[in-house]
Amino acid sequence: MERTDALKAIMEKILEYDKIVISRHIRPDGDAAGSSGGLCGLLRASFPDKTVIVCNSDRSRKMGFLSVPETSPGELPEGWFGDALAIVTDTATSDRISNPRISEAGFIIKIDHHIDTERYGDINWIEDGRASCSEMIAIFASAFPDRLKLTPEAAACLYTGIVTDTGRFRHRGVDAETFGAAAFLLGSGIDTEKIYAELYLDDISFLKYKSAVYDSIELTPNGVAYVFIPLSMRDRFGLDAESASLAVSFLESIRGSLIWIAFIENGSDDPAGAGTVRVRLRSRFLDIDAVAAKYGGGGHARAAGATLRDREEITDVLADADRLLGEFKSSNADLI
Ligand SMILES: [Mn+2]
Repeated sequence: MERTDALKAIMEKILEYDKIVISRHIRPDGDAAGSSGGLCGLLRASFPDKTVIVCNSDRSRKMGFLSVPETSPGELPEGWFGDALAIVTDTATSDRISNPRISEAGFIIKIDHHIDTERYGDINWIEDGRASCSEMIAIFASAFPDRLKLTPEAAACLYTGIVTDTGRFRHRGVDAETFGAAAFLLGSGIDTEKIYAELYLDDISFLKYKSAVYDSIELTPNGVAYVFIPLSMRDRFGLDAESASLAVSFLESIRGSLIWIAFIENGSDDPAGAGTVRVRLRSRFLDIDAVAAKYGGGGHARAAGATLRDREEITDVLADADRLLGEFKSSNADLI
């Protein structure tokens, strides 16, 4: 769907419904929490007579500072969703929506910037060229200046989503439009110093975890950097799965390692079950989403993920990534 048509169609549906329920993907990152929370704040301020809620089955501790209270699906009575408009942000596939009751909704809108794999919405506004979904919500907000009222709180949510999904405006996909969206959000009066303090200050125990991860980095023959984070390591540093999985970002700046991967062992608290392994793949200059897809995962061209059945599969993933990097390096010696 073209952007102008999508924006118009989405606005029409928002105007039509009195009840709007917003969801995002499971294991929320800054963009998932920011885009859903920001959209909620935007719609609440713009349409005070409507009921607008964010409804998800899991929570992000790290993004708690965004202060958007969320409802759990189980809290809503039978039939509640029937006459509601559901808007799902930042979620490529329906199985990743953090609200198992979303299909009960009368109408579903998908707003997402992941690769277009599943059009589970009745309206699907998908732009995989956008660096974050929060940027898309900011674009939506700025498209209807007479109708939509952006509060500083909602703008802070969206700005956080942009900053985190772009690695502070560094990742591929950041373009003039990204900065345009950021400028629009900053115009509403955001305290960026506070946001950056929330996002980038670590507890000393997390620095110790970083140090342990650095110590355990390994390289494949062609230079794929990787770490395995067993449950025991998570426990040792008192980390939840979300914080532990940030380990992938510790590997991002190794010269010659154009692909880097974190394998995080899942505990019994994970939906995939104890003993399964979460894989987070990242790359520069080449795409790695095909590797994730081979193991039933997906994501972006250069930031993807999957879940492995067990530790044994780690060897296979590493072999695939190593082969891919070897082939790429043989014809791109100038890229580091
Ligand atoms: Mn995102």
